[in-house]
Amino acid sequence: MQMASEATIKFMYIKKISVLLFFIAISLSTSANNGYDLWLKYEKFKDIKLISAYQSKLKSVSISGNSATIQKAKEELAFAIKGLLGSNIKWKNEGIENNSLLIGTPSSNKIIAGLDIKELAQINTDGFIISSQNIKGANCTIITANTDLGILYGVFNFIRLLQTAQNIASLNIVSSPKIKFRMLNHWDNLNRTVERGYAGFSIWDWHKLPDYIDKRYVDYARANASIGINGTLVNNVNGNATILTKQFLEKVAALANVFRPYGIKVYLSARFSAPMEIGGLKTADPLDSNVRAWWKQKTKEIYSLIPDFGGFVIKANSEGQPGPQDYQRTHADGANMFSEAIAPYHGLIIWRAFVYSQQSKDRFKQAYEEFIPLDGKFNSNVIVQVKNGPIDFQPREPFSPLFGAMKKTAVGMEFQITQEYLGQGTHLVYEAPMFKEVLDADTYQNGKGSTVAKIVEGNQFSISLMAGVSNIGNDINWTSHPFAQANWYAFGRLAWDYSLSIETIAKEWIEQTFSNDKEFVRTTQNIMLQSHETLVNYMTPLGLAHMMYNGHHYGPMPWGNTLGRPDWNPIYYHKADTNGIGFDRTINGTNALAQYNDAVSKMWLDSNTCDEKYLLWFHHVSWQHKMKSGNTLWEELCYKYNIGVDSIKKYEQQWALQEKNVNPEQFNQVKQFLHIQVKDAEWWRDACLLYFQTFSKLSIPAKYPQPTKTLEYYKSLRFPFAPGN
Ligand code: GCW
Repeated sequence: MQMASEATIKFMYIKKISVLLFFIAISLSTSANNGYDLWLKYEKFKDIKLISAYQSKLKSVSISGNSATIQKAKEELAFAIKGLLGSNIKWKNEGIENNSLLIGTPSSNKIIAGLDIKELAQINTDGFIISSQNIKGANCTIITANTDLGILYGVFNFIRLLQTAQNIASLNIVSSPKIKFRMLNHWDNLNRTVERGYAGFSIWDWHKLPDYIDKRYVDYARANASIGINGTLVNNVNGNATILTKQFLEKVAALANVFRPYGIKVYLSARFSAPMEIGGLKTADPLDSNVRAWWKQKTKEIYSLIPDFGGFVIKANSEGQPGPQDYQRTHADGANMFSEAIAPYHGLIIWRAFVYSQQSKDRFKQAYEEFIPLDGKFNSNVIVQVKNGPIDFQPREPFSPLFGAMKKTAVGMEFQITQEYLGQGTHLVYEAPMFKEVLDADTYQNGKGSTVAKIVEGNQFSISLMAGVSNIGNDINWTSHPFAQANWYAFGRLAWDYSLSIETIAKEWIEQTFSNDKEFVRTTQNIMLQSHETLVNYMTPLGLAHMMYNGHHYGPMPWGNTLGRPDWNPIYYHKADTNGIGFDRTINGTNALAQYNDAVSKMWLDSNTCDEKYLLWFHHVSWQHKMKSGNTLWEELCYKYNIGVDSIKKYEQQWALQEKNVNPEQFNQVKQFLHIQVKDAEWWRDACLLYFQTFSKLSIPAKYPQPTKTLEYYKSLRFPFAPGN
């Protein structure tokens, strides 16, 4: 008896302790460790010296201006300082104090006006200046701008300096965005599924809007403003006219109200046939006067609810979407109809160039063929949004030949942040190198140095645009893969300033998101910087493209040949046969190369000198083709696929050593995802090599692991209910 009761007491004691431990564990794991805070994780510095150094430079802060935007800047700064330094800001209303921070525009702050800062003339309405100044003997840091939004951007930038442990004693930062419209495109449906979304459902809870405002909308706006994003297309370009009904416009207006103080405008995808679907008209012909009147009225209604509405984004006559060609009208006729409706409100019309009509033998050429004849026919408030490459967001594409070729039309960039073709929700891929490769490519269209970035910046037009297809969903950490947050971040940073280096952006992001530990930053940055090339190696090396499964696009299906249109099938793209592999786009083939400036096509024209990363984009070469390494093409393919797999394995090992630097939740998530990625990379390698081997009839060199499964096995794989489809 006695013994038993002692045991019971002991048991209860242990139980109590374990309940306590459980709660501690829960509170630790929910306190900012699940990735929800993104790169705005204001965790207190462990370095006491750093804290006191910052505190001594921030004896007091004054911020002038009364707008909602200034209020947000103030809140954010207070939040960040409280988190990072563990102290409250001492707000000061007037006067100058030594070691203080002074924030305001010349029109809101007399002291700043008195400084007569010359650089204000160099920055545009969104730009900002952060500088160390001596004002009447007092050493101060000032954040100034021409507008309150510039101030908000400046404050976020100042917070970034702190998060990344920069010295703030002597600053002279003058920053101004190179691109005017920096937008996310959500392919979110009204039922909350997300086309090509791998991070859960849409964050827009349409059913509960406009009355319920999820805190996520505010945090979304904060995150975007912190990297300079100033526009969001909230609904899928595969549009649904319901978004344009009054009931839904009121919901959109509620979102716009949340975003406004953060400088973010809302855009809507306009379904071309909406006048018929919700307007009761018999036609959507852009030259029909009733249709034109309907859009004018609809636009007026939108602006009455959302006075700063950004504009419409339109996908027309592409993949089954309705458009002007249904009425024998052109893309320009369609775009200009919208342009007239929106002109009184100074909104923007974004017309997508992602079209491929099956008219020519090569999908590569189709957007160019449709749009070049229309150059000069679009009104000045229309911008044509072109995907980075000529086909469709493949792991690597040469730049679209439309960049620079449309001389009289503003052309915007569309990148895909969501990883439709890049391992979806589970592969670690830092996309900045891919974005940058395209932005830095020289089109030669206005002479040497006319890079894609400069074309997009488009100084001769008053509008410039960079859009990124969002990877955001309602997963706790927004993007499924913790590292996918870096792609959202990098997109915003490059849209602000495409000249930023991919190294800098990665480093900033790691430090803000995880840790400032030097060794950790170095290892993680290396993984990130190599990760895109690694993915290309294990998926589509040497210029292969479009080899994924039908429909959901997950995993390799190089044998795919059953879809109705040839250009939906992988075999159309790689053209493997007993002679060799690759798509001949030279004069002997489809001559797509002729769409580029001569200086560019010359670089890619000859299969012996063509940059090997694009080789199979432009050439059908024999399996024995001699590569620069001395390997034959077949050997090089085997090498690339294997080096891709080996690299991921290496990242897996390196990550396993980082446990002490990352919170357990994210550490384990990345660890498990890397394991999936290793398996997927092996699957891509083995499925592709086994399939290509049926043509090359060559063996995989013995130095590489031999496939353990058969081609039939890979062909039999199915993925019902794969996400994002
Ligand atoms: O890459 C393809 C996607 C489609 C998408 C289309 C587009 C919105 O597979 O899901 O549709 O591009 O960009 O319009």
